[in-house]
Formats: sequence, structure tokens, C-alpha cells
Amino acid sequence: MTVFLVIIVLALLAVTGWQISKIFELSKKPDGDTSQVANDNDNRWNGILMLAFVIFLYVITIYCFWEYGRFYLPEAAAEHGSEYDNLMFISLGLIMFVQIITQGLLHYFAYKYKGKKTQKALFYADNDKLEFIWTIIPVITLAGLIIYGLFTWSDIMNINEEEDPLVIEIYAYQFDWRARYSGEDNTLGKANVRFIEGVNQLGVDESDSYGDDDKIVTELHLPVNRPVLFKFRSQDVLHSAYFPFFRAQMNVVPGMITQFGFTPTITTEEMRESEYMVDKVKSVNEERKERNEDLIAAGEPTLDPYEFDYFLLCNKICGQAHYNMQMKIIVESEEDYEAWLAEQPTFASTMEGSNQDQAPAAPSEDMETEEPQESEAVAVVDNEKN
Ligand SMILES: [Cu+2]
Repeated sequence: MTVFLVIIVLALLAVTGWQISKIFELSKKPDGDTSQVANDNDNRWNGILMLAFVIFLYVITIYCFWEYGRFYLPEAAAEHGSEYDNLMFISLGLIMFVQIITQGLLHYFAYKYKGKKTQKALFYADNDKLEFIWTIIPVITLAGLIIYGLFTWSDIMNINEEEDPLVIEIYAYQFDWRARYSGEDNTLGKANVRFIEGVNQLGVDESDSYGDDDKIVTELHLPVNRPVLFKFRSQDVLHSAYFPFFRAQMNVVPGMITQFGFTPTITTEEMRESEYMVDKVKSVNEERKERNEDLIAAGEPTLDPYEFDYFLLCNKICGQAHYNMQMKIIVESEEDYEAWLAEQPTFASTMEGSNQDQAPAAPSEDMETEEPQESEAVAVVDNEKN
């Protein structure tokens, strides 16, 4: 009730203020031009402001390119990456070229032909030839861009099963990733949220023999130049698997499996040695060094030197710790990859280990069994829905 009264009082005060301002206006002495219609002086100012605005836009655009140009990603580290980059740069280049000219002309003409008492606007009804030209040019350009985009899209999205891609499941949950390698048979075992229990964090179906040799890991290792097919699965909410260096992104949707395939072409080591990365790492470390001086002075722990690694990020705001949802990716030679994979335990051995020692909350060596509480709650809801 008090709130209601306060609102009424505030509204009445506002009305009073408005009425008083009107009285002041009426009591003012007439000083020449009191008309509401714009005069030559108003028009001149509007013209100048129109011109100033477009100059401001161009200056700020140039500044952004100059200042933030260094934040571009380096050369794509996947086979389809150059196609993707070309499509983006051609589309952006064309749009920017047209926009700079048309926007500039629009504002310049608004300035040049600003209203004047002595000038009268020309009545110009239509011109078929002009209309034809400004319709057909955008139609051809846009159709070209769209067709080019569609071809690029189908090139990138089509997975050639004959190339025998390495099948890896990427599993998302609040707030981390797991990768499941499909093992010797290159076939993933079935999985369902219903089977999530204890160390079986991904809900792999124990009765499906394809799953026995699957390997669940917390770090993604990829052999260079071998096609990889990723199958994405989410435990709880919508996530998005984003591999910026490989120019790949795919939604990770609860209740369905999405997929994306690419072939990594640059190993982590090669990327670290590239000119772009050497410069970047140097500049990051210089910043860290400066920061460390402050931290030492404040008696706080210092930052480690930065070293480049590829990573997989979540690109959908999926909850509180979304920003922290990332997984390291290591692209390496086939031999290094095989050696690393051989060390990882299979799903069957992990389950056997956990069945043997039935100690409460027996932690397995390779997997964290602790899960954020939210994800457990969501998994239960998901079960009920199924
Ligand atoms: Cu996420």
C-alpha cells in the first residue's frame, strides 16, 4: 500500500513539474523565431552533424582495425579452415566496401543538400533504368555470395565416411568436458544418462560390447593429418563445442547427438614455433612479468609463464562456471598419439576396477568421480523425461 501511495505521489509531482514548465514557456517573451518549423540555421547544424557523424564512424573503424587487428586468430589448423576463412573475408570485404561508399554518400548528400529557404526540392518521380541497376547489382552479388556460402557449407559439413575418420565422442556437462575414444573397433558403445552411476560418468551401456574398449579421457589428443569425426553429447543443458583454431563449432544438445568432422593439419609444436605464436606468447609473458612485480610486492603467488596450447571451449552461456569450461587439445604425430592412447585405461577395465574395490566412493585413477551437484540434479530430471 505504501509503495502504491509513493507511486501516486511521484506521478503527481511529475505532472506538476510538467505543468510548471509549460507555464514558464508561455510566460517567455517572444524572441524572433518561435516557429516549430526548422529554419536555415537548424538545417545547417543538422547537415554538419550528419557529416561529422559519418567521419566519426570511419575514424573509429580505422582505429579498431589498427588497435585490435592483432587479435585475429592465426592460420587455421584444420584442412577446411582456409575455405571458411576465405568465405568470411570475401563476405566481409564486399560488405565493407559497399557500406563505406553508400554510407559516405548518404551523409555527404544530407550535408550538401541541406534545406535552405531559397532552394526548392526537385520533384523527381521515378527512373526505371536507375531502379533496375540498383536492384540487379545487389541481386547478383547476394545470389553469388549465398551460392558460394552453400557450397562451402556442404564441403565443410559433409563427412567422408570412406576416409575412415577416427571417431571421438565429446561429452559436455556443467562445467567440463570429457572425450571418449572409440577404441580398436572405432565404434562407440551405446550410452544413456540412465546408466550414469559412480565411475561411469558418461553413462556408457555396460551391456554393449562396443563400449568395452572405449577410453574416456580429460585431454583431447589428435593425430595430425588424420580425419576426425566428433560426436557431441550433453548431459544437462545446451553447450557449444568451439574449436577456434580449427574453425569449428557445433551445438551440444541434450537428448541428441550432433557431429562435426575435421582434419587437423598443424601440430601443437608447429603452432608454438610459428611467427604469430612466438610473438603472441612473448607479449603475454611480458604482461605477466609486469603483473608479477606487483604480485611479489603484494606478497601473493606469481603467475607461471604462458605456453600455447590448443583448446576446446564452451561457447554457450550454460551456467555459473561456463567461463571455466575448457579442454586442452594436443595435436601430435601418429606415433605420439598411439603411445599416449595405449596408456589410457579402457572403459571395461575402469568398471572392473571399481567393481572390485567396493569401498564407498572408490575413486578411479583416471577419472574424477566428483561431479557438480547441478549436473546430477539435471541428469535425474533428464531420466524422468525419458
Ligand atoms: Cu557449457
